Amino acid sequence: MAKTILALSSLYPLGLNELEGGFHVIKLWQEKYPDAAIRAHQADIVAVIATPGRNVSRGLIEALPNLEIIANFAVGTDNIDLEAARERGIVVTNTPDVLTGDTADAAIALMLAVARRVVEGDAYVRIGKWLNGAMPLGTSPGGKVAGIVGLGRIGRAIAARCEAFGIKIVYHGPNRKKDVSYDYYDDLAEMAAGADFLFLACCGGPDTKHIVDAGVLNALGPKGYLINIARGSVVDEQALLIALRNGDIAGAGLDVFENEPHVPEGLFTMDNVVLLPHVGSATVETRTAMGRLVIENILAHFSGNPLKTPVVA
Ligand code: 8YV
Repeated sequence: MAKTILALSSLYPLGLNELEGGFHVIKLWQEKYPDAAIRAHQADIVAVIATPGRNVSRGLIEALPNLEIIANFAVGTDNIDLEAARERGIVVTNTPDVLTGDTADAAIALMLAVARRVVEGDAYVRIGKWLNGAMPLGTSPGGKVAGIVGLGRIGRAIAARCEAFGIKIVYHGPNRKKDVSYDYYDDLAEMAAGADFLFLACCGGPDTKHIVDAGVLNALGPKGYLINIARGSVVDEQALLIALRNGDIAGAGLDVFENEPHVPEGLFTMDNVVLLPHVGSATVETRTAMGRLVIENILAHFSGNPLKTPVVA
């Protein structure tokens, strides 16, 4: 049996060469018949490389009797059935820390883009509207309040950046953090009511599904902006469409969606919305570092060394 890695995702820009020396690697996206490719090597697959949108379900785990490690090319693990992995003693790794700064930058880019009308302004110049007069005014971030949902690594990095803009930070999450002086809200709608920018930086998965619903959006109010770099599943997208359409919130900057890469077409025509194709971590530097962690975790596991970044369930 050739020890086989089932790669559901590439590690672009790093690639999988370093693993191909010691393993047979199935690059599933290149297979004409993916299910048949898995079936043909079912008992040989000892590792799976996954990423958001390339899910590791209980069914896949059960189909791979010798699976030892799932290495996620992402920090979020909502694409993996962690319970099914735990039951089988399969280790799971992810890519924390290396993507924190770039993902927080993406959140700030969305905040500025939507509040200062950057994308709208670019179009204004290109299509010659400027010749007919000035465009509408934007909103100043300074002196406003950012409500951060999920004060983990990325949430804290967003907070640090917001502070440099003179923005006050408050936060919501399952627990109050002892090491920060920001005001904590255990009620999300209550926090949204006092926030100008609602940043989503929490985990995806069942615990946070649709926690941003019509009630939270109404609380955020007609002067409030929603910025989501977490997971689309956190927001009730239909409620968001209605809130944007009715002016119940001022606008939104969205990097993630419920059914990627499909985005509700209703958003396409809204000037007060800035859309990105899930690129929070998408820089050469960060994706290279993430790929390196995936490779190092797999190599560490099979050489009996400690994992670099295990997911502690
Ligand atoms: C993805 C992400 O990994 O880390 C996460 O949780 O969502 C992203 O960094 C990236 O888009 C590759 O799929």
